[in-house]
Amino acid sequence: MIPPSHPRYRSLMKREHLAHCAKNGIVSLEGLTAHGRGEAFDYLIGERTMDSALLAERTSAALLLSARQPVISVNGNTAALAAPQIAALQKACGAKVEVNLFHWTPSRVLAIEDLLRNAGSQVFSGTYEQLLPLPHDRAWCRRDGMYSADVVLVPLEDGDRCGALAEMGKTVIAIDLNPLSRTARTANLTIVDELTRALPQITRACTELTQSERDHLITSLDNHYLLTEAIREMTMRLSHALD
Ligand code: PTJ
Repeated sequence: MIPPSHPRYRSLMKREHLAHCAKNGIVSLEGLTAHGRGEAFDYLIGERTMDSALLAERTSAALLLSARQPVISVNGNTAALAAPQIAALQKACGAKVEVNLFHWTPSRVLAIEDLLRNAGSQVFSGTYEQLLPLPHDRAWCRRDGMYSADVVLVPLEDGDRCGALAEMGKTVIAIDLNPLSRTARTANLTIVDELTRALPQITRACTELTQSERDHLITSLDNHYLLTEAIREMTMRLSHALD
């Protein structure tokens, strides 16, 4: 039992939940180590949304709202941590929700799809084919889903698929606490923020942005600037960490 008075209560509860989801197959064992890496970066930014991330979140709302066919790609960690937030974002921006896994098995796909449906998402499912130019199971996707998308939101991604989607001409929005990762540097837009903070901010922006704000955010998108700012904000915090 973790007492609610524990100073790290929320973080410890998240770990408990992920460990439970690893036992029932939603989260891969590798997903637990990915979460640990994310936690470390979240420490460095003070477990709060940085100004640069807020700008990235608003820009990502603009891209999703302006897309012809936006898709939210969901893996095990994302489903375990944020199934209700995915459903809320889908309602706000009209994107398809599609499961895409690195550690792919048909039964894992079905379990994650069920979890998402139970949390309120309309999941785009059906026949999957090996359509992405990748030498591993992340190549599996749906022809009328991710394969045909123009904008894809990829939380907790690996750099390979991010690169493959970008090479296919899609606009890739990544959510990744590590601003140095290959994913962060390959995506068209990188949100350096924790998933469960980032998704509600994107959803809120979807309901707030006017057409002219959307246009302005899209035309002024500069991912190099956003990453540089994220690293600057992180460094500033570190240099005053013991003050
Ligand atoms: O469910 P599967 O089989 O598709 O596997 C998914 C994992 C997460 C195992 C796979 O995508 C993977 O290996 O990811 P990586 O390459 O470890 O990258 C995950 C990135 O997400 C790292 O840079 C972490 O810092 C970051 N990250 C982890 N947790 C969070 C996060 N970013 C935002 N919010 C988090 N909660």
